[in-house]
Amino acid sequence: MKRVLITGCLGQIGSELTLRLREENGRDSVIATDIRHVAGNEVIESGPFEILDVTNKARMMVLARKYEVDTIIHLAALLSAVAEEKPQLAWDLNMGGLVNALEVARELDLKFFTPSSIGSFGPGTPAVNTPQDTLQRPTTMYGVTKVSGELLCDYYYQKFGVDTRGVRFPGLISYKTEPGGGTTDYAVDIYYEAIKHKSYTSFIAPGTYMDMMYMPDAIDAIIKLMKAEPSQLVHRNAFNITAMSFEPEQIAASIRKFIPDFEMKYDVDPVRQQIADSWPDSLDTTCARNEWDFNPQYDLDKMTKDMLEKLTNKLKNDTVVRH
Ligand code: AKB
Repeated sequence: MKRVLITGCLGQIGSELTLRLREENGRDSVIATDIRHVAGNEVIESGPFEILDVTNKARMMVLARKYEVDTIIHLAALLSAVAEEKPQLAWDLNMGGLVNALEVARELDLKFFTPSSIGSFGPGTPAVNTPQDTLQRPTTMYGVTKVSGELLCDYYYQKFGVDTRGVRFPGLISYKTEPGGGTTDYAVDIYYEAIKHKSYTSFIAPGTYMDMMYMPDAIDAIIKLMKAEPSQLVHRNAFNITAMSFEPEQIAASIRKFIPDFEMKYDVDPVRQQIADSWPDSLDTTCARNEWDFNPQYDLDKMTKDMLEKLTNKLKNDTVVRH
């Protein structure tokens, strides 16, 4: 991973991963790409940046050759709720982008990472302590693209020897860049509203358990998996990983430890609730722990404390900048 091309670098994961890799390996170690340019954005200003629509394979190839990258980290994709609104676009972008990125990796002999998700599971999957290898029959377009992506990455490894690696991310919670269009996004929105209004109206119903993880643990996981010796890996793609499983009342209770008068209300969105109900409650992460030492550091309260501190500062600075 000396020089990495990242797609979707302005998204929730890409924005933090780009900065972290540049911090560790130098500004030119990451070629950040996204379909859009945002003036003044730290990710764009802090090193090489190129516009890239991942459905354009020729341009992806030109950029990979131009910068002589040795790794592709392919993050550009539509998330679950948006994918349900625009299923054809989700298929074209999530699968078209992935095939292009895998082809560039195959032709140029590059290492490869792409995330799968808890969305790759469905209502028939064992919901509690979901095994690494189990039934995957998702009922969402997002899930269909994620399972297909897992299989395709396995295929490129077995057939062409491409060094493909990946994890099944749970809901990711972070304060730098907001997620867009996911089902687990309530667990990010809640912190913004807790700080701004001491109140949040959840679109996910009480009692709905989903796996979650704080972004620093997610970034560590990507870097650790990419550095793992190939001989250690029995499962190369789509390792189950998670740091905590909670339902809305539990995250509200955690916030109340720091904001005692925080109030939680509900206005359930049937589409996102149905998606959440089809996903596991809690994943078994044994394979990731054994094969490449996955070891998350944040539990719910530790994450809440850090989120509230960092987000409060960020919102203050945003207000100062706007004035
Ligand atoms: C989503 O909610 O769509 C994502 C995911 C769990 O993959 N955060």
